[in-house]
Amino acid sequence: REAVTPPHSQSTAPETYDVLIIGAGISGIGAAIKLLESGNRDFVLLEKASGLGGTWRDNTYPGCECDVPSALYSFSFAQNPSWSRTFAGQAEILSYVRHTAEHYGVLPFIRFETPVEHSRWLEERCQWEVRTAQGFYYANTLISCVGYLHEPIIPELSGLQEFTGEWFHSSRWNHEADLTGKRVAVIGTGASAIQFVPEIQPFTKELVLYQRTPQWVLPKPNRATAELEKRFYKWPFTLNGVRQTLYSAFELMGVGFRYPAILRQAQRIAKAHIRYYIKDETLRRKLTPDYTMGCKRVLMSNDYYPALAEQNVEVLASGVKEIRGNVVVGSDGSEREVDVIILATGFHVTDVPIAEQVTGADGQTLAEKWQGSPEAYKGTTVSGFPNFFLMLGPNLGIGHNSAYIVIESQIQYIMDTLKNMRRKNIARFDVRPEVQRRYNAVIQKKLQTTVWNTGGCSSYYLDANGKNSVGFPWHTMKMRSLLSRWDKRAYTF
Ligand code: N01
Repeated sequence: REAVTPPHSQSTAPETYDVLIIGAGISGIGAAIKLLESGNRDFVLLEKASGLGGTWRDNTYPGCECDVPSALYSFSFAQNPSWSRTFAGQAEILSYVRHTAEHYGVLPFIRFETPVEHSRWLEERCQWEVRTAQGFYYANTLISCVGYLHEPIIPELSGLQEFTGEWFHSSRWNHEADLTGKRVAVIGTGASAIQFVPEIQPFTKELVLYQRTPQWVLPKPNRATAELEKRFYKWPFTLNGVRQTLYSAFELMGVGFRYPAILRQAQRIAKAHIRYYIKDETLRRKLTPDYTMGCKRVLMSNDYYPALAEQNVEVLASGVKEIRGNVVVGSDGSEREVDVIILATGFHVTDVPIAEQVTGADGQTLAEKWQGSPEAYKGTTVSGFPNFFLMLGPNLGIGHNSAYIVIESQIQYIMDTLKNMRRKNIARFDVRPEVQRRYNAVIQKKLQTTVWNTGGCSSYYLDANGKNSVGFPWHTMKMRSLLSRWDKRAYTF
């Protein structure tokens, strides 16, 4: 964690900027870099924590690494020839994000430890008012860059708060808790759990894994990058070539989301993967999903199944009913005494807290507007919320390629909008409600045949109303083209 001195001393006097960005994760840093490139230095980036990096700052659990190759999981304009592995680990990714922010001169624009409490549109000023504990900010344009894998889900389990041992969420790992020789319960089997379970298993006395739903897990072709490769990658031509190849390969895989029959073929590889490591018939049955691959995020790991086959691991195909003292009671009635509980229970994806904290032109918050089903135009602007952009907004989840592609596409759209506002002297824009409605009707129709909707599972793609408000039903080329330039006709001024 770094402590960077803000450019001006923090005062309680209101400050006014052209643009205000909330969140110094990958999308906030990317937006700031492009603002600077466009010549706009009249902005501030508010970050609630004392360091940047967003999800890569928060998630420090053992084994945390990306499941998208690093050559692709980076900004196209700031490629890194020195990734140590095909899929980089958390520390290396965080260091890349920090280095990029520093290199492009973003740090002086960030106010750390400045959590935003509420933002509201002030029609009379034609500006956003942003309230923080330190004071008020005003801005012509507001960009929310808070992401959707941020706020951990802490299940409402009776007895959890009274649990006599240690408990924590995977994204807020307690490094003080020594797991050596302990009896540990892990609740959840998503992307996070499959990464840290193999890391902690060798040290624990017993590891009980509560698996509500099994996952499709493919092998992960991860390896160290040879020195010779790194030398080759110093030539931008080579690095770009690798990036483009990976991009195309992932794009092809993405076809499967729209044609689930293809994914059923990939299931054969995943089944062979289970068979190779899991010799016990009963355990194999427990670990084999009954829904179509891709319905939940496809996972990759070479050491998850070997860890589960170890003597000190017990997989319970069960949720958790309650905690009683130091006993975890499974929904199957099982009872296990444990010393530590690790919640790998995921994030508030479709009920992001920011929705409660942004009030639009008609006095309603995003949450009130959405009523459990987030909706935006091109995942980026929301009718009734003038001069507001939502990075990684509704229905921009691609599931098969790098989030950087989504982020850069949106930044392109935002920069083009801001350029047009400046050139044409536009002080206020708001997406037409009927345009937003039509766009989302098409999205929902297209999603009907995707594996997220037809695969027979429940996932975080589906919101409280059972609607898919996360998935993007086309390939990323389409996303790039949709967001390539500002479509003024979709807006009122
Ligand atoms: O969370 P998840 P995650 N009782 O939501 C279970 C990204 N990521 O943190 O499947 C018992 O996937 C739940 O069960 P079920 C990536 O986008 C990326 O693992 O709902 N169990 C599930 O097993 C990923 O998709 C990387 O039946 C409960 C698990 O908890 C996203 O983050 C690495 C429960 C939650 O799985 C989230 O992954 C890691 C309860 N009350 C993460 N509530 C990269 O490599 C939930 N569960 C880039």
